[in-house]
Amino acid sequence: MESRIRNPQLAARITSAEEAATHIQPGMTVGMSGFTGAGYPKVVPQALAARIGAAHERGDRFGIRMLTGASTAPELDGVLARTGGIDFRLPYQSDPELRERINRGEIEYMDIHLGHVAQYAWSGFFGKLDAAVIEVAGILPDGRLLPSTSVGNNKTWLDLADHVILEVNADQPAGLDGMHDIYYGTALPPHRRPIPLVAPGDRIGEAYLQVDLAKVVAVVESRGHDRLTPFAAPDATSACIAGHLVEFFRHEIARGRLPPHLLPLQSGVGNIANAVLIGLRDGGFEQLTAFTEVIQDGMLDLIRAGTIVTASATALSLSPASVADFIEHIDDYRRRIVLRPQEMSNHAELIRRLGCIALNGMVEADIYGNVNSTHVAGTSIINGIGGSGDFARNSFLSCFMTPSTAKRGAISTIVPMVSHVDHTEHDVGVVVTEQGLADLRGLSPKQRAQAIISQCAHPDFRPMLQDYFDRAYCGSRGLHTPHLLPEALSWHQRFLDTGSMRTT
Ligand code: 0RQ
Repeated sequence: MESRIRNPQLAARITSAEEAATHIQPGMTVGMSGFTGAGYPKVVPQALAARIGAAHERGDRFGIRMLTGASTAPELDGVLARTGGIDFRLPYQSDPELRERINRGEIEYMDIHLGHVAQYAWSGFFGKLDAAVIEVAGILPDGRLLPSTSVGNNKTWLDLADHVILEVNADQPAGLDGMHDIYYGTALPPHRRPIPLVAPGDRIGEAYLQVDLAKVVAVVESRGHDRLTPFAAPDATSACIAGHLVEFFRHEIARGRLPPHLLPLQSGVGNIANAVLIGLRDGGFEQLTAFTEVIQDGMLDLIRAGTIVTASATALSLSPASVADFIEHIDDYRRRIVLRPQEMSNHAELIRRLGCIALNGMVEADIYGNVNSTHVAGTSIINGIGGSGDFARNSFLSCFMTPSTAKRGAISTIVPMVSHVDHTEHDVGVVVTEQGLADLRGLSPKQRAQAIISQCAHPDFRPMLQDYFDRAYCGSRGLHTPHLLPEALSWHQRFLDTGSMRTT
């Protein structure tokens, strides 16, 4: 372990997780590392949860405001949510316990574009950052930090926090050294300069994170791998969705609207995004690049196969089997993968300049192309908007995909009006389900509705949608975006009342 903590000043601050957790007091705002289940602190949050639990048993209220990069794991979000220790949380989360408490109204959750978090923090919208708890893979002799499997908002938390607790995880591969690119040239307006990145693999910063050593109150030695579950093998539905997209890309290349090696890919979370990547590999695409947030198993497969030559992200979100492969071939991966702060991986300027192809999952789309990525029936959050908005708004091509039905066919994911809007009709280029693909670019609202109903809706729901659209066209006050307002959300109400959007 000594070799991982090579700065004497910080080595002198090695302590236990329990001791480190005493630096976090009730009411504090704490920035933690962690992005899509990668690079989160493994031991201090559990010690903090025990401290919070003991306080609650004594009848003392103990809650913190917790900021992260994105979702973490049961050892962080889960354990702290369970103790009732989180008063406020941002941004993206996907933990079942945390989600339940947010939806019960017990935790305030701010769902914010991942690319906006750092500038909100610098601007002071989250208040003073009292502490940061950051997992790193090592400490250099001069005190610089070797980042872990995610960078997320760590640079921002380290810069802004009054006190810093470092977890040095000996199980994170030392071979990560050289994979990161930490850009220190960001600023708030009016002092911003162009960011000098013109290709996904460009390195414009430094390999290490900086920290003011005087702020480090504790260094904790930890062990443990990121806890990530393997993906399900692509099923027929996701393979079909992937097939439609691959065919569409071929068509766009043939028409000269996309280059033969496509444009830098952004791939969202979930099994469908994974299946699309597999579809691209099997579809014979090569020399691809990725400018994305998360490198999941599917993307690592493509990098290993040489289908993707360069990938830029902020986190490595890999299943145990892929971690083994990653460690074995880390020297090769280091040449092709760059991990950046999320303010860079999700930066509007860079996404727009590179002309990314955004591939994101969704909960539902309406007939006009508005997309809901986050809420069930308008009121219960699933995960959060994550980076989907950063990419949907700024990419060259923005695609949203979903099976055409959910909950064993009870729900149509194509509805008259979405129950919550994350991506407006203006940010959605393509909607794709297993039924087909609707290219919405260049279409008016009524043309979009006809394309989505006929290409994407499930046959069981298609006549109902067509009937709604036809009647709206006759009965709506305005005929630019025809709607029957009393009926527009009735499909969701029917689901809440009967458990199904189907009519008898
Ligand atoms: O719930 O497991 O209880 O059955 O939603 O749905 O089919 O497992 O889909 O894993 O692809 O996730 C939008 C959530 C899709 C994801 C979303 C229910 C469904 C299931 C999950 P159950 P699936 P996926 C970059 C990009 C936002 C963030 C983002 C997401 C559960 O893609 O979080 O894109 N996106 N970030 O049954 C009611 C519907 C439903 C529905 C699905 N219409 N109504 N429930 N479900 N459709 C990465 C980052 O930003 C970090």
